Amino acid sequence: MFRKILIANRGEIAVRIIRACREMGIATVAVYSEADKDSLHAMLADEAICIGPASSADSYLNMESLLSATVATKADAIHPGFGFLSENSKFVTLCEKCHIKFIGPPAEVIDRMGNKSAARNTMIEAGVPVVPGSKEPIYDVAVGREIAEKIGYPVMIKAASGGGGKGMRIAHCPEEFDNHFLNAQRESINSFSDDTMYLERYVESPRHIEFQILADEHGNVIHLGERDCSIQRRHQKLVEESPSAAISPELRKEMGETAVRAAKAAGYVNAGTIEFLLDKNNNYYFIEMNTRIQVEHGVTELVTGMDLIKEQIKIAAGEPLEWKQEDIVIQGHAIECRINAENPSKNFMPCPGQITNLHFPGGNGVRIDSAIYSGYQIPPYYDSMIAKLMVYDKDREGAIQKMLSALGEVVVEGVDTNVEFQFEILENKAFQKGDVNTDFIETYFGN
Ligand code: MV4
Repeated sequence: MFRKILIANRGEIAVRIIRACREMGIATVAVYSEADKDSLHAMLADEAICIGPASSADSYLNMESLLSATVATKADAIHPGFGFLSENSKFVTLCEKCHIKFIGPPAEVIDRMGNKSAARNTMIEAGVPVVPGSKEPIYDVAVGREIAEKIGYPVMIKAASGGGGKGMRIAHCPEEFDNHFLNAQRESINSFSDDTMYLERYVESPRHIEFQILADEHGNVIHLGERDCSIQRRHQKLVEESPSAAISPELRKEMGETAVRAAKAAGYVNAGTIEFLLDKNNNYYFIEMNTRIQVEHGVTELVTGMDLIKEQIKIAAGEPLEWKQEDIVIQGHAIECRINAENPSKNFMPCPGQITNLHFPGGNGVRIDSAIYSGYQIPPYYDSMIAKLMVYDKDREGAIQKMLSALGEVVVEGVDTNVEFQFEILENKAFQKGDVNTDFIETYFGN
């Protein structure tokens, strides 16, 4: 097992990882930017090192600084958390060269799944259903238009290096195709320096269902059920839950086995997520694989009783998975609301500033993952998520009631938050019936 782990991240996920390490008897090194010197993650770790100025590019994304800090503190592994360098294959390769274990998948796997057009073909070969679409990468608009004609409209134009909605357009008819293709491709070149595009038939108002998987270095792969992440605004998830109201035990078994097959086809190691779209007729299609621990991993922990961060660390240390698929039991229901420092009535504009007074809910089945405290100054340089409020109860109705009660107790003074907005989502009748899809926020709240 590792003796010391450096956490190449900040905020609540850094705190989450520090706590898991402490429970495992592993020493921790926090890194922080100049803007984060009073941050909780720097205070809670055994050691803390400043790695540069406020700007992410100069600190949390600075590979040389991170590797130097790791060598200087004699840490033997790096946990990247999510975002920042968590899916950067170049960083993984550099870690290897420095004899530092990267707690995540191998560089080749990140690259294999990072090209979404190539990932589609890997999945087709493995017998994993994908949305009907293009087989070859597309660079030329005229070639794209001909393939779109065969697929049938509406089509989704996607960047092979994309994700999170960047470089993505819907073309409803041939007349729209050229403009949308060229705009999506331009966006992809600007964002990812890559002009590789692919096409899929557009799936209307699907649910976003993702399966959590764990894979060890010995070829064992299991799934931990699904999360329904359909409640999103402009590709930012707001509410996640497990299990999904749309998935029967039979469908869970089938999709779970498909997710395991997908992970094996990818040559996956460590914790990962297989993203599916689920349409109105319960057809499911692989769209992407996320090669990192995700923000919403906690809801899976609540319904499985597992600790995914500890599992990641044990896998990276070469230990075989302790669990067979039959050992995994999904019990009860968990919901997470992301609490952001932002103003929903000002187009969700981020609202950094000082927290003057703070109260978090607690009690039976309530979990808060957060790195804020009363008096804390939220810096303007990073993500606006300040807390994850999670609840667990025996069924969905109980979990919704518990979340409404918990949201009602939250006090965050000094900055605007989306707590009221979250309350309105949980009170929505369609949400309460489990009738959700990726258009939910637009449908009921506009925009
Ligand atoms: C789609 C789709 C419909 N049809 N692909 C959005 C981000 C990227 N991860 C994939 N996305 C979508 N791909 C086809 N063929 C609809 C979306 C989509 C979406 C997906 C998951 C969660 C929220 C979403 C919101 C809008 C669109």
